Amino acid sequence: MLDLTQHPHRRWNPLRRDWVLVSPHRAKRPWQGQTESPTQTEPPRYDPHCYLCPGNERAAGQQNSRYETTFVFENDFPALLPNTPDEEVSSGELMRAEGEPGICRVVCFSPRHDLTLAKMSISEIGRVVDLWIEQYVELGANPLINSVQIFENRGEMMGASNPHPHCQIWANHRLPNELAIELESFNDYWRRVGRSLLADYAAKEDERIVFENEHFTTVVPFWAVWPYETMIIPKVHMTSMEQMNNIEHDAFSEALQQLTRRYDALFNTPFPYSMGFHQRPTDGEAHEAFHWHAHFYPPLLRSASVRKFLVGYEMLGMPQRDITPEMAAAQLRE
Ligand code: H2U
Ligand code: ZN
Repeated sequence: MLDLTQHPHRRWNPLRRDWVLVSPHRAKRPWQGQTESPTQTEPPRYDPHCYLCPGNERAAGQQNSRYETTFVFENDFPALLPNTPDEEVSSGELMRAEGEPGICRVVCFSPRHDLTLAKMSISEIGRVVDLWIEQYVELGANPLINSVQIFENRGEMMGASNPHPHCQIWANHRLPNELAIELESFNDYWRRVGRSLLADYAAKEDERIVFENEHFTTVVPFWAVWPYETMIIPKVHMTSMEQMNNIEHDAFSEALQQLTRRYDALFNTPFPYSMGFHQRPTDGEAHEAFHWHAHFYPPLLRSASVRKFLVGYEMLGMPQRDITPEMAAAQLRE
């Protein structure tokens, strides 16, 4: 009999509609990951050389305002430009290209250089949530923009360029791959089952829950690829963040605080990750099947200094994990 705690198996990701290979036998040894506490120098509250601190000059010469809460600016080195021709240049079906207009912004979470989400109060996190909502609504209202991707790269390991707590927004004309595939999955499930894929999933979850409150479930998803990958899922079906009421807004801020604190505590280190939100495309359609959520993708495997690489079989075959999502969730719960 197949035992998911013992035997190699694969698990279906209903959102991305692909498989992940799980090899629990490789991680059967009891948890003995050396928790190396890397020498951490606490960042200062203000860094005169930081591009993001209030009042400082940025890399391309502009000056930040002396902001007191959150701060948004147009990315000085944007990957997307608004006045790009929205045209196709293809020579047959084998070499296709499309112009991709878009807008890139940077969001500072706080004037404090050292104040990460994990160290913020729920109301401080709430202000950041407000800004995410404002930006999603404002950028989404632009006829050019059909997808608003908010994401944070945290830590050098994930390529963050600066320790000052910040995130980025890339707003595109066309849907990026991940959003496009999720949208199809939500629509397909809605058509067949008549309900939200993630509302159903969240309602079924138990074993892999890391934290939950009345309105949000934080889980290591059944199909997680990264060892400590998580999702924050609204229990009630909503297509985007701006549909939250005040109580849900606070509950979401609490879920973010709980998760980021648990991550930092896990290996006693500022936990690196890429995180972001998937919300309804902003092309003016209702997308009633879409269920907004957060993804956290942390690279760490066994300790603060051992990271997981997606290489070899994972590049050529499929993603693979050793510790089971159930074990990872248990560790994050503790
Ligand atoms: P990351 O840490 O995730 O790389 O985000 C920082 C972004 O900030 C990055 O996209 C932008 C970079 O282009 N940036 C500016 O726009 N101005 C600056 O002075 C420094 C960095
Ligand atoms: Zn700073």
